[in-house]
Amino acid sequence: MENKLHLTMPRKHILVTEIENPVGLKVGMIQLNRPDVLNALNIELMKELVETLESFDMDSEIGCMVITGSQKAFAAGADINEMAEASTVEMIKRDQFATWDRIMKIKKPVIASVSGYALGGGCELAMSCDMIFAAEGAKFGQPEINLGIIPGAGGTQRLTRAIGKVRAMEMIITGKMYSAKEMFDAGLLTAVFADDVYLDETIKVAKEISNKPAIAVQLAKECIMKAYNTTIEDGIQFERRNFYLLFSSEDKIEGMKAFIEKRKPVWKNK
Ligand code: DAK
Repeated sequence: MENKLHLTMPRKHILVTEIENPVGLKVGMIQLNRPDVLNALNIELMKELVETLESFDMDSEIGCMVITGSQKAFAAGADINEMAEASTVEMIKRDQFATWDRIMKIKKPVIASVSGYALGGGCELAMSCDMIFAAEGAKFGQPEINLGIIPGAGGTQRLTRAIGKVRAMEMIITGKMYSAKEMFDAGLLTAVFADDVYLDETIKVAKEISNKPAIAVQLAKECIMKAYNTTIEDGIQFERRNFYLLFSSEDKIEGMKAFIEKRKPVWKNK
């Protein structure tokens, strides 16, 4: 059965839309929407966000997803008000990581489109996505150190893999903020666009991805994610299996036939 839960589920802290795409699959768009607190990520917001990502992932009409915030803030971090009084035991009982970890299980590409602040958990949420596009004025940082804690949603690991030890060390231990240009030069960002077009440009790429054969896109993502957690030898074996698998898809037959017949392929996503 088609999953369209994202169209009906009640939600308080995010706005959800499906963006039509004349050529291919649609784009699932999630806008973080807690403007009074610069989109601080509270427990409820994270739950809504992850449930919506999962619903888009199950929906065969969606090819790619975009998470964005407002012009002023992608997200200024986890909600400090929710953590201020919490003890270790309380945090363990909450087990918020269980929600965050579900992002890693999403099979379709997820793009972060960042303007304004992407701090702490906000930067970590962007890094949990598959690509990060940013507005020129965006600001990135891991300021947890200034609150007496450290990044808790994968920041020390994902940032270090993305930009290397010495830069991640500076960013996390000083808690400083960095411009989009600095983060692009460091290798964290896919691209940087002017402030007034960053979201349109992100959607353009999301549509481009949604026009590709969905099964091949999914298996390509799976292989790239595997590269994080394995040796090169095992990763290459994993890639080879997925490569062989695609030879039994209808889209492989169509893609190669269309090339030979000098026409555009018509994907069935099977
Ligand atoms: N949490 C709660 N409220 C926040 C917030 C946050 N992270 N960031 C901003 N706000 C609120 C402010 O308190 C203020 O509320 P009112 O005073 O108006 O009621 C409103 O948003 C506007 O903020 P400002 O007045 O401060 O605005 P400015 O433009 O002057 O400054 C700023 C913007 C982004 C520089 C500043 O707001 C700021 O420094 N914010 C805090 C940034 C920060 O430290 N972020 C890291 C938070 S710790 C976990 C997963 C992840 C994490 C933890 C656990 N698990 C899965 C368990 C992550 C931890 C973090 O992210």
